[in-house]
Amino acid sequence: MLHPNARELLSERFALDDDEFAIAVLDGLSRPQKTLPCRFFYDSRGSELFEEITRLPEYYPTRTETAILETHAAEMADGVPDGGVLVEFGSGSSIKTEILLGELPRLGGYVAIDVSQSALGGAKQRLVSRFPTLDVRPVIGDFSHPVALPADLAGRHKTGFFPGSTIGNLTPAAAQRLLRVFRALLSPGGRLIVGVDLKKDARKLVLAYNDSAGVTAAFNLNLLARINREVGGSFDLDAFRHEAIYNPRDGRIEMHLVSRRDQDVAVAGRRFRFRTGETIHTENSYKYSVRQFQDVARAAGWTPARVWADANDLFSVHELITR
Ligand code: SAH
Ligand code: AVI
Repeated sequence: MLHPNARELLSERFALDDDEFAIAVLDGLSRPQKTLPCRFFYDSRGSELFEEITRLPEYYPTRTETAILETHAAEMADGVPDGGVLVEFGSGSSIKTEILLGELPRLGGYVAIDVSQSALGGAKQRLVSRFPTLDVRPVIGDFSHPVALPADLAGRHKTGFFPGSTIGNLTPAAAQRLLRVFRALLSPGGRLIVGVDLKKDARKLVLAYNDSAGVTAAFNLNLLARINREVGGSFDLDAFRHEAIYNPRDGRIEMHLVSRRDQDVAVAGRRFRFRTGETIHTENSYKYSVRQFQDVARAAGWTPARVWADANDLFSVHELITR
């Protein structure tokens, strides 16, 4: 939601209608608990840093979900009819997608939706060389606004793919709304395969978001570099530190950027005051039990079907169907 003052705060040098990032930054920094939406992590540097995160020893979600997909890809693919379309939300590098695509030789098309142009471009190049007959359609956009699918594919049977536990970056209420949007987009007869990180020991969670090599810290701080570059900010990156905490009440990891000192920062010609220890809340990553996630899916109109998990119950992949 736009802060009432955000548009006023925005200086004239930014086009109001298309500078969504500038508006969101001014809105978020104007709140009592400063906040920035996590979808803005993914400029080209942020997308590269995220790929580095996926290879970290502490970041168990990617390798665990990949192993689940490798074991069960044929079952996941068995509901996709010949000529059907696979629609991926937040596709990033599409590396996990290759596992499903290997089981779908007669797919009618692959629609990859992401806000990161650089990630989409790299993924398309790789997919086209590995699957020369596959019709790859990148769509740059925010999956939470109804995205228009390419017109010639819109009438086909559609299977959604939403891996990575990206759904965990939304509150449960927003996740429910998003699942409803996806249901409408994928209907009639739509199906969704969605990866969801599971609740577990808080220490393991905190390490996954606070790695020893400092890659997650760089990913978090890159948001300030992006503001400096794209919205005319004066953030000193050394004056903030990365923090990841587990909030047991809400069942979520929270990432923050903590001000190391009292300071003023200019953004788009406006000044924002930070006290020592004050934070910008940059991301939530909710963790679910299988039951909790199925309840959210049901409330969004889906029928939960199969669930696949690893032997240690670190990560789950859900099949949701429409009846
Ligand atoms: N699916 C990949 C990438 C997950 S990272 C995997 O499982 O590894 C999250 C991805 O979602 C990033 O590529 C990011 O650019 C994209 N993303 C985040 N919020 C988005 C939004 N609102 N709309 C579209 N893409 C989004
Ligand atoms: C994309 N998303 C599910 C990741 C997560 O685990 O919440 C983003 C991330 N943030 C820090 N590390 C990874």
